[in-house]
Amino acid sequence: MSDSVHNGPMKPAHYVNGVFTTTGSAFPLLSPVDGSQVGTVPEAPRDVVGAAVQAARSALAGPWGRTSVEERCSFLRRIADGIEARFDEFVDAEVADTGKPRELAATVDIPRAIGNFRAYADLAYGRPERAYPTTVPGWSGSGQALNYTVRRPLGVVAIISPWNLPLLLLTWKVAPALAAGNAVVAKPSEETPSTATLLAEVIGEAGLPAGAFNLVHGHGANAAGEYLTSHPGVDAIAFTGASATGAAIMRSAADHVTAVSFELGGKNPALVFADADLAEAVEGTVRSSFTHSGQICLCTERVYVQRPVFEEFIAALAERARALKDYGPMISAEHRDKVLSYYRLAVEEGATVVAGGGVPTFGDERDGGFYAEPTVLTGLPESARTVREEIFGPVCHVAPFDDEDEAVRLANDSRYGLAATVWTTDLSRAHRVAPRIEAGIVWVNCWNLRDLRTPFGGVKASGIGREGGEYSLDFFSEPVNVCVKI
Ligand code: NAD
Ligand code: 6OD
Repeated sequence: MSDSVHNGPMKPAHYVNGVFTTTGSAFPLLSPVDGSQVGTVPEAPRDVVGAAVQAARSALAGPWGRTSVEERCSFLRRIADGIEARFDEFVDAEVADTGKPRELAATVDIPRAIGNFRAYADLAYGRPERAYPTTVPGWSGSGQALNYTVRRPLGVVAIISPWNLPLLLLTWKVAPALAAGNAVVAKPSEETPSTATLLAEVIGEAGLPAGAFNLVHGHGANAAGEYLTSHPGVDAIAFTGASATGAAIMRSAADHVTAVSFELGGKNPALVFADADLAEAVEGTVRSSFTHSGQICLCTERVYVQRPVFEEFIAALAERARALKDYGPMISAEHRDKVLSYYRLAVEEGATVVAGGGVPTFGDERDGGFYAEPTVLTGLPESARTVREEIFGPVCHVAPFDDEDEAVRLANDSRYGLAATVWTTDLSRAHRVAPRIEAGIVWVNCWNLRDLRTPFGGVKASGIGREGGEYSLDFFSEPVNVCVKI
C-alpha cells in the first residue's frame, strides 16, 4: 500500500489507518449531467480491504477502544462542525457525483449528514439503561442482587451504502456505529465516492484515532464490497441498497454468521381518498414520486385514488409532471436505460402514458446526460411487472379503488413494504388505515417528514431491522447483563 500515498484527497481515495491512498486500479467517474469524465475512482483490491479491517481491529485494541461515550459524542460533534465548515465543498461534491439539483443537496443531503452526527451525539449521550434489583427466594431482605445492562460495541462494522443520497445514508450509519464505540470500514457506492472521501478528511481533522474510521472505494460483487462483507474480521454489516444485493450480502455473511442490518428496495404506495385535500395530495405526490427524479427509496411508484376523484387527480398530476423542468438525471447511463426499459415495458403491458414516457431534450450539454422524463402511467393490471417491480425512476402508475378495504389490499399486495402515504382529511380513517398497511413507515398527509429518533426501515423484502434513534444504537451494540450479588 505504498504507491500514491498522500495526506489529503483532492480526488476519491481510500482512507486506511488514518492515511489516504489510491492504491489499486482505477475506473472513470462520469458526470450524470452530460456524460463527461470528471475523475477516476480507485478500486480497492482485496489486500487494501484487508488492511482496512485490520486497522479497525487494531483501533479497537488501542485508544479508540477505551474512549468513553462522552468522548465519542464530542468527536461526533466535531465531525458535524467540520462538515458544516466545508458545507459548500460537500454540496459541490454531491452535486458533481449525482447531478442532483444543487438546492436538494444544500437543503437535504448535507444538512442531514450534519444532523445525523449531532442527533447521535445527543442520543448516545442521553441513552439510559435499565437496572433490576433482584430478590432471590430463600434469602433474607430485599434487593439481594443487582442486575444491570452495559452495552458493548459489536467490533468491526462494515458499512455499505448506495448512490442516491450518498453522504446522508453513509453518515446515517457511521454516526451511530461510532457513537456505540465500533470501528468502521465503509464502502460507498462506486458511483458516488467524493463526499465519502471528504468525510474521511473531516474525520481525520476531528482527531479520531487512526483506524476507527476507514474508507475503501470500489464495486460490489467480486470486488471491494464483497471482499468486505465476506471478510472473517467483520463483526457486523449495515447495508443500504437493492434487495437483490441484500440477498447476495446475506449469503456472504452466512459463512461467518455476521450480524446484518438491511435497508432495501421498495415499491411504495400512496392512497388518495376522495375526502383528501386534492391540491395537497397532488403536490404531495409530485414530491413523493419525482423528488431526486424518483431515486429515493421512499418515493411513491404506485398511486391508488378513490374513484370519484380519480380523473381529476390524474389530470392534475399529469399537468404538474409535464411542467417539471429543473430535475436531475439518473445516476448512470445503465440506470437510465433500466428506467427507459420500464417505460417501454409499461406500453407493451398496455399502459396509457399520460405524461412523459421518454427522454427529454434540453438543447444544451444535458442532452449528453442520463435523463428520463417524469412519467405518469395508468391502465395497468396489478399483475403488470411495471406495477410490481421497483423502477427507482421518476415514474408512478395511478389506479382507481372503491373503498377502504380495497385500498389497503392494493397497498399491501407487494413483496416490498418500506413506506406508504395516505391522503385523507378524515382523522378516523387515517388512524384506521395507517396501522393496516404493511410498511415500516406510513405518512399521513405528508411525505418524507423525518424525525431522527423514530424507527426507520422496511418489512418484507424492504429490509431487516430498524435504524433511527435507539434502534440504530441497539443494532450497533450488544447488551450485556451484569449480575452482582449484594
Ligand atoms: P446496490 O444494491 O446496487 O448497491 C448498493 C451498494 O452495495 C453499493 O455500494 C455497491 O457497490 C454495493 N454492492 C453491490 N453488490 C454487492 C455485493 N455483492 N457485495 C457487497 N456490496 C455490494 O444499490 P444502488 O443501485 O446503489 O441503490 C439503489 C437501491 O437501493 C434501490 O433498490 C433502492 O430502493 C435501495 N435503497 C434503499 C434505501 C432504504 O433505506 N431502504 C435507501 C436508499 C436506496
Ligand atoms: O431519512 C432517512 O433516514 C433515510 N434513511 C432515508 C432513506 C432514503 C432512501 O433513499
